[in-house]
Amino acid sequence: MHLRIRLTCRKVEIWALWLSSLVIGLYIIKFTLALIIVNKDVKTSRGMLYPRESETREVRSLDGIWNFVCSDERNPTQGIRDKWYEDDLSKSRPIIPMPVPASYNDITTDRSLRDHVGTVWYDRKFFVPRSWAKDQRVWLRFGSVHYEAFVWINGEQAVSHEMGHLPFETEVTHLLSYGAENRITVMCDNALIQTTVPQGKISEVANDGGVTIIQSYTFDFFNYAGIHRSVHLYTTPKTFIEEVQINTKLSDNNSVGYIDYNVAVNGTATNEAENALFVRIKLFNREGVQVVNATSDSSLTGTLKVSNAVPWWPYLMHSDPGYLYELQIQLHGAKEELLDVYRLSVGLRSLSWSNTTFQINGKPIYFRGFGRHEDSDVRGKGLDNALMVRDFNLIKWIGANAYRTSHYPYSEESMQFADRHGIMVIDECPSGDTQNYNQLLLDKHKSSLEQLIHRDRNHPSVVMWSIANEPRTSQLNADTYFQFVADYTRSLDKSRPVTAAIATPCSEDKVGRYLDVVSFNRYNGWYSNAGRTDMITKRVIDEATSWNKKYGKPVIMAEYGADTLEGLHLQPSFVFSEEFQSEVYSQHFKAFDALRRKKWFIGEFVWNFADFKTAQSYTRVGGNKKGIFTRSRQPKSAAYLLRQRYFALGREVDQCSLPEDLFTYILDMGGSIKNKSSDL
Ligand code: BDP
Repeated sequence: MHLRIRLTCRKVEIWALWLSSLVIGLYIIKFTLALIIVNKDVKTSRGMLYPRESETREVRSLDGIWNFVCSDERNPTQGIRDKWYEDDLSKSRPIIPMPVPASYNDITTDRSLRDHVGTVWYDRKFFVPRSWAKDQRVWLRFGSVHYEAFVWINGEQAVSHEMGHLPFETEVTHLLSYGAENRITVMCDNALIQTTVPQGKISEVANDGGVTIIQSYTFDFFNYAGIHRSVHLYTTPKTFIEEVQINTKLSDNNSVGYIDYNVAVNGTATNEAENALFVRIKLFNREGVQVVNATSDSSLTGTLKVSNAVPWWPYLMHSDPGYLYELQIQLHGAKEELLDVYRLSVGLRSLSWSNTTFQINGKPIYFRGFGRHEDSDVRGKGLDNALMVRDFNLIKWIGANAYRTSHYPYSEESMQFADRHGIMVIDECPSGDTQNYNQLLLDKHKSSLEQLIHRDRNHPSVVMWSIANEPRTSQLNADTYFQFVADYTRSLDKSRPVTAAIATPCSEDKVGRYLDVVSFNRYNGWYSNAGRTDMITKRVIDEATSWNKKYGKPVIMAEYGADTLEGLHLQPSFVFSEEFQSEVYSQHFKAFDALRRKKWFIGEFVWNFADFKTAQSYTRVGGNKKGIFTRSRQPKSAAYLLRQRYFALGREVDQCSLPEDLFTYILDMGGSIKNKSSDL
């Protein structure tokens, strides 16, 4: 008996040993595989011109109130299995009304919808006129759905797309009923995992009623989801302008502008008579006067020369910033037949950079701006024109000339606004806190940049690409991974520099060498040495200097700041008070002024433009409060200080004029007190 027990124990031990070696072996294989990442080709996007009406195109919005159903978190694919898309959603489940565009999270009073993880469904009906059946194509286009979308028209799958904050479209000509009612159904999944951009983790955690699904992520902004931007139907002719790519430059004295254009056509006429197509390009100035007229050959490419050019200048760098021309592209077929017309706003500007400077139209840029978020109460990340216009009014009021689209691409409408108002944009892809580098992630990360550049390459406001926010750049594989990402970005657009906002200590970073401009985020006085305003200035100077020493590139401070509760006043200043925010800023200003003398320090960006919602945590009271504006876009005290700084910089660096109300009148002491703008 004794022996039998011992033998059994031996057998169990051997099995256990065998099993554990297998597990270890599998781990080693998995780990090794994860280490091997290769620079594969990724699928590239097509078309996606912003929908605009013209003599050959019609646009129709599908925005409005849609029907909405939330799936069971524990059964996210039920709707697919049960084919909810084959009929009205109301036939499968009770529906609630849901506005489009908007995040769905804060629309109801239901906590479980706010925190929902997994799939939700939308549908609505719409008519398509009989006239649309004739000799043209119809396209369905989404400005963005976060994070993954599956779309059906009248029960037939139309398109799917993964990646929030970026547009996607498909032709639906064959799926529509003309002169009749149609149904569109959308399933949206907000789950973030280690191979999505951005990354997240899903886990099952015990709660009082059993087990629940938890979505966690390391970035702090709330993972709002839903149909975030407008949905459009638009028509094009059968043979149509599918892509327009332009590149501008100016002569040395900025008097002559050059626009390289490249048009791509889609359609039957191309195949039938390949060499018969050509484009006629007309350029109109702001007054609507035609200044150039050119005709391409069948390659549909060429260069326009604009004499007496009016350059596109950033806000406060010139008295007439954001000058836009209108480029009219006419596609002609055989016998000059006019096939299609598309119009595009164009700003004439040239960018150049070196290891010590970044210039626009031959003039050095000093960035003064913000990190921002697309965020507001009720709508979450949903496009809201009133909010967008208010934000631009505040940006101009405060004298900023730039912002970074932290931490994902912003709406196309806001990019157009930035063009028109001369606000420079550092355009960021949705990769935040990038870590655990793997092949799938790399492919999607590259794809996010491809989609972003494809969408935004023609905007004069976009002056730099940001390939990530706070990636873990000391981790294994970070080096190879970001070399691939940066090289890929440059292969798509050589006309703009590449940056990333890095928070890894400079000594541990492995990625800065692949960037053209090094941006760093640091919270002296807040996350390090909280409350110590006497431990900011020197640290900022030292860190910026070490980034420049290590990589020899221009440096930007892309984030600094302190959470501030509006209306909390404490003297002497104390963390979270309005006084403290102003002091933290002021200590940074001293550092920036010391750094500005070295030409390689090219910009300062406050974190954040406005307060924004975060996931629940004991470090956030109702969200991230580092805004200099409240979430409802009213200024905190530091906004007035920042305004004086940004305009004073504008005056010193770009000789801009100052607003009359920059300083409040105090006392006339023969000019010894700075109480009006002219005292600066
Ligand atoms: C930075 C992140 C930013 C956060 C900020 C903060 O880049 O997204 O909101 O910290 O904690 O590290 O306020």
